[in-house]
Amino acid sequence: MKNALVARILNRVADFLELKEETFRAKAYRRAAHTIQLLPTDIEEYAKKRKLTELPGIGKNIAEKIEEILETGQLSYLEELEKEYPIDMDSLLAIEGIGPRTIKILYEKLKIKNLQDLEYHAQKGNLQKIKGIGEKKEKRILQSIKFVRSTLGRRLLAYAAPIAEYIKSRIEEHPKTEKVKIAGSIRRGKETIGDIDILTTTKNPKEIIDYFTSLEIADEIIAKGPKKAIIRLEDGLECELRIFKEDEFGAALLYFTGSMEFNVELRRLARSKSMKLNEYGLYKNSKRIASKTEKEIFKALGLEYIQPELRENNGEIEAALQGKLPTLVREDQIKGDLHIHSIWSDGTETIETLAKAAESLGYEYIAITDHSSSLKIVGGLDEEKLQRQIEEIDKLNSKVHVFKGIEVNIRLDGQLDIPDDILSRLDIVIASIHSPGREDMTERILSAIQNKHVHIIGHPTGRKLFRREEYPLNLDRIFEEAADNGKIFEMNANPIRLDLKDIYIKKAIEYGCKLAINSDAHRLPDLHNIKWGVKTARRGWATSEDIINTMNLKQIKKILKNNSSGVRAS
Ligand code: DGT
Ligand code: CA
Ligand code: ZN
Repeated sequence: MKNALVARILNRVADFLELKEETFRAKAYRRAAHTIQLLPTDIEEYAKKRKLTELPGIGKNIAEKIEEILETGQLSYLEELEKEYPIDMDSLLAIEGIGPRTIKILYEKLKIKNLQDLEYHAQKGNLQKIKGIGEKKEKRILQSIKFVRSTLGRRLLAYAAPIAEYIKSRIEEHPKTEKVKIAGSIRRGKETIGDIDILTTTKNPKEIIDYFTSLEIADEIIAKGPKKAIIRLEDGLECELRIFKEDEFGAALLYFTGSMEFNVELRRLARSKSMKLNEYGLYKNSKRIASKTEKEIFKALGLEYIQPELRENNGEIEAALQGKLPTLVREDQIKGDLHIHSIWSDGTETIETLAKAAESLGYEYIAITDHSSSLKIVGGLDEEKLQRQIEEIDKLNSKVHVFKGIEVNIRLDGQLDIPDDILSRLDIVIASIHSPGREDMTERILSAIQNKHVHIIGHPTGRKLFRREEYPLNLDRIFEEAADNGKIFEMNANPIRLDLKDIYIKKAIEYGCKLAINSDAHRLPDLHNIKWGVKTARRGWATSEDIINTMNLKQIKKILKNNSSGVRAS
C-alpha cells in the first residue's frame, strides 16, 4: 500500500507551495494529502480503476501527480521545487514557531537550508535581523533545535509497536520460521523508537530473508545479506531482521534488546567474572556456558532475570545481583481508569457508553473527569452543569462503579478554577495545568498539592512527545510535598504524553508517592491507551502496590476518601 508515500509527497509539495505563497494551490495539495491519509483502502485500487478524481479534493491535475508517484515512487514536480529551494523542509518545519514563509525569508536573506545553518545564525544573533524575530524568539529557536535533533526520525511506541507486531505475524506465517521475537527499544517499551528490530530462528535463512524483503510493506530494501536484511516501510520507518541459530537465540535476544548502555554494563560484569558475553553466547575459558535463553545467561552471571523494560543501566544490574528487583505491574492488574472525558466536555462518548466499554475491559470502576469551564474552548463544566452530571451518574444503572469527578485547571496563581465547596461534592478531583505561563510552575503545582480536595495531579510535567518539552519543575520538592499530603501522581497513558516518564516514576516511588495510570480518554479507543502507560510504569520500576488503580473498588474508595481529608494514602 502506497497511501502514506503519496500523502507524504503531496504534503511536501504543499509545504513548498506555501513557501512560494501560492496559498490556494497549497491548500489543494494539502486537502488531497489529507484525503489519502484517511483512506481506508489502497489508493492503487482507485488508480487502476481510473477513479482517483472521485475522491474528495482530488482533481485531474493532482490525480495525474498521484499516478506518477504510484508508477515511479517519486514526483518530478516536487523535484523541480526542491531544486528551486534546496531546503531540508522536514527538520526546519519541526522547529517551533517556524513555518514555510519564515523558511523562505531565512533562505533568501541568510541562505539557511538546514538545522545546522539555522543553529549557526541563531548563535551569532543573525536571526534578529529578520523582521518578526526578536531576541526571545531566537533563543527559543535555539532550544527547539536541540529538542528536534533528539527526536528527528523517531516514532511513538504506540505507532510503531503495532506495525512491528504485524511484521512479526507475517514472518511467523512462513512455514520455515521457528521463533520470532521483537527486540530493541520496542521490547523495552521505550516511548519513542528509532527502528524496528526483529530476530528469528530458521534452518533456511536465505528463504526467510527473501520472503522478508519481498513483503508488500517493504517500500525499499536498504540492505540484504545472508542472515540479515533491512527494509524501509512506506512511511520511512526501517525494520531490521536478523537470523540466528536456535542455540544462540537467547544471547542474540539479550544483545539486540539492549539498551546499548545496559549491554556495555553487562559485558563489564561478565569480564569481572572472567567470562565473555556477546550476541552468540556467554563464554568461560573459550567454552560457551549459556546462550539458548536469556534466563540461563542471567543465571550464569549470578543475576535475577531482568525484565526488558528495566534494561537501561539505571541500577537494575546491581539490584539483580542482590536479588532486589521489583515485581513490575502488569496490564491485567489494572482494575479501573480514573481519568476519562465524556460528551459533557470535549469527549465524544456518553457516560453510559464509557461505562459499558469499561465493563467489557473487565474494570470494576471508572471516573468521569470532564474539564472545568474556565477552559472555554472545550465547553467544560460550570457549577450548574456539574450538578446535572452528578445527577445523571446517580441515575445510571451500571455494573462498573462510576466515580463522579472533574479535571480542574490549576490557574496561573496556583488556585483551582472551581470553588472548594463544589469540589467537596465529588468523589475524585484531578488538578492539571493546561496553560503553562511565565509563573513558577513548581509553585503552581505545590499549591494544588496543598488543596485538600485534590486527589490526583494530572499530566504533571506537561511534556508532549515531538511537540513540547516538559515544564521546568523541581520534582524533588513536588514529590516530597505530595508524599506528605498523600497526593497521587498521574501517569498519563496518552502515547503522546506518557508523563511522568520512566526516571520520574522511579523517583516519585522513591519519595513514597502513589501513582495512577490513567487513559485521559476523549474517544472510545483511547481507553486502550492504558497499556502504554503500564509499559512506561514498568520502565519506572513500578509495582502493583505503587499504582492505585490496581486496587479493587473497596480499597480505592477508601483511598479517595482518606485522601480528600489530607490523610496520607497507604
Ligand atoms: P532505537 O532503535 O533508537 O529506538 O533504539 P534501540 O535500542 O532499538 O537501538 P538499535 O535499534 O540501534 O539497536 C538495538 C539493540 O542492539 C540496542 O539496544 C543494543 C544493541 N546494539 C546495537 N548496536 C550496538 C553496539 O554497537 N554496541 C552494543 N553494545 N549494543 C548494540
Ligand atoms: Ca531499534
Ligand atoms: Zn484530561
